[in-house]
Amino acid sequence: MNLDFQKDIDFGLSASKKTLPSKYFYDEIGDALFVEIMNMPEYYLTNAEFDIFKNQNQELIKALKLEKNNFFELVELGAGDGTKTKQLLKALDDQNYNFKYDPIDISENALIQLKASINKELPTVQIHPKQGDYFNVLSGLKASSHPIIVLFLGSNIGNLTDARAKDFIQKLDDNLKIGDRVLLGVDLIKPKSVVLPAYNDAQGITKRFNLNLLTRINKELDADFDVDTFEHKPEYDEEEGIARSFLVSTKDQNVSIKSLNKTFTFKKGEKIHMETSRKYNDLILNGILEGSSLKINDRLTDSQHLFADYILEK
Ligand code: AVJ
Repeated sequence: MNLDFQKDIDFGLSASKKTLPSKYFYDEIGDALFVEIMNMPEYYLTNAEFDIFKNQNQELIKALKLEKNNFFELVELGAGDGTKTKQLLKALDDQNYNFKYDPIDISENALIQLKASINKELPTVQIHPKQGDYFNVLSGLKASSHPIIVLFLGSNIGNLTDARAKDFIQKLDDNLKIGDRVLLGVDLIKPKSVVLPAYNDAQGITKRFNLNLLTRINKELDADFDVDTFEHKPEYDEEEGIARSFLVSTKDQNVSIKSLNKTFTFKKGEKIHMETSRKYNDLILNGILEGSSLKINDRLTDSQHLFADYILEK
């Protein structure tokens, strides 16, 4: 884990266009900042998807073709704090569906908190958390005799470039059997005036979220980033439907990372690409699904049509 971290940071900062993997945002402080992000007025994604889970859970159950007398397994990739999922779990539990819930997350800490909250709020729901990178954990999703329903919510797929998303869908497809379903939550393409503020909030929480990765590198790799010398600069390309976050060095400087035995040079104005947040529509999703055996069966959107939960079936 720490070796991967070291290697990935080294690789990203050694590139001619510097970049850092956004999956490393989520240490304990990053998890807490992301909870703050989900509660910000500008970050419409969470409320929009919560609206679907709260107000259309019966439609979701129907679209997912869940059956009362057939045991199924809900596998959630990147479960986070589970606020949305709990709405569905509660509806299923209240109606005596027969299922188990396996949340998977990169963050051990998020899983511990999620298990505690499910045990408290929904004590009759069976929960089996698994820690790891989705790409690694996916290969352990062995074909079982009961239906698997994969939940991949929150537009988490948006952090992947289209090439990586295709790759991800292919791996997911390879680990599912005919009839298994995927509930894929994606943010929809919309005007810049709505998207950009979600990544550039007035309180500066998203800025702290990005800078926290530099702080994490300082702590875990014995580096000396001066976080006050980096500015947060998100961009949104409305044509492409892609938001990108950058940290920009405000001066010429050197940063040494002791555990790598290296020094990295930053020019004034030089950017580090921190995150990609892709927005979707049917056409883009179909492009990603092309070549896989996963097909779009249905799609639910929130009342404002900001966000969509697609139901895919193999
Ligand atoms: C959790 C990946 C969907 O890209 O919108 C929120 C993460 N980054 N604010 C996103 C995030 C900055 C988020 N995802």
